[in-house]
Amino acid sequence: MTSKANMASRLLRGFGGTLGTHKTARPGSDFLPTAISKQLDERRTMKEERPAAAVTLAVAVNNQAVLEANLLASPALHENPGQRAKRELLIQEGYSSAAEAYNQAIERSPYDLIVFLHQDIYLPSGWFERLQFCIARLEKQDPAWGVAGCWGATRDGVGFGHVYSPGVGVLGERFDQPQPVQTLDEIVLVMKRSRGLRFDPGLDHFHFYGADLCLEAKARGLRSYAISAFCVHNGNYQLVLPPEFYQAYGYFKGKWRAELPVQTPCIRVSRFDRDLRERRVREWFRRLRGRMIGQFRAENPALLYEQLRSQWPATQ
Ligand SMILES: [Mn+2]
Repeated sequence: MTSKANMASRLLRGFGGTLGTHKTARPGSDFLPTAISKQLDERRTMKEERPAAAVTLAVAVNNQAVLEANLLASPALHENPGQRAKRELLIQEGYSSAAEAYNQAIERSPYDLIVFLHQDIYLPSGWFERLQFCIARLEKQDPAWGVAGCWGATRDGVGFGHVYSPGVGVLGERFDQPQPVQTLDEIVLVMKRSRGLRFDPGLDHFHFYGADLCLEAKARGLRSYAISAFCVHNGNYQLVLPPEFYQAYGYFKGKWRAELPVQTPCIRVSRFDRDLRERRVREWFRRLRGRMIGQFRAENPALLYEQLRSQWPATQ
């Protein structure tokens, strides 16, 4: 029988000389008492025995250095070597639009489950296991799900997900049950090839393709969901959006007139463009002050992730 006092003394013994650092202790850290650490090891072994879902990662790349420093440096990509064979990484370079890059990736994908992500996403250790858990939940909740993603918004403008976003910090918190949303952010999109969905080649450049995919899914009776699989979006925080964004806004609005208002994680697309107008005014002032970027991407996402973990302990 283990009394509370006994447990406490075991904890203290386990910490030994590093008692002063206990505030930073969390699953997976070196400071865990041996008893708990052993339990976690056992749980990890059990997890590893479960067959990993085969998954294709598709990334549209326009900057090799950013890709290498972020996505390719992700611990999640380098662990569980036995299972790595079940992950296919498709680096899509030299395309003029996300739709073109990703539709081609869909054709090339050897697996049904495809994750589309930005080159500046950093996937922490355990990310694939978490993805698998969330997708399993989703399969139970709605077997005909259309698109999933790490951050999304409802039509009422409520955001769901769990991500680090530059200039904002950690958005959302960990949750287990996928949340229905109207649209998903392009940072991470998940879908099954067998759904037959495609990105709209009419969308030039790299904007609105996530929201468009969600509405394409809806048009086929499939819903979109935000899942909680924490990742770091190590991007620049843009205070002023490029002209292509506004071109895509026009195309998107014309295409989905019957669905308005559409809340994307970035902007609200509405009949009278209220959000767009307000944004334009803010951008005009920012241009005047010469302040186009609010925060530049971190050079070392691993360090950024460690800092986030100490500020927001629930991030994995
Ligand atoms: Mn990005």
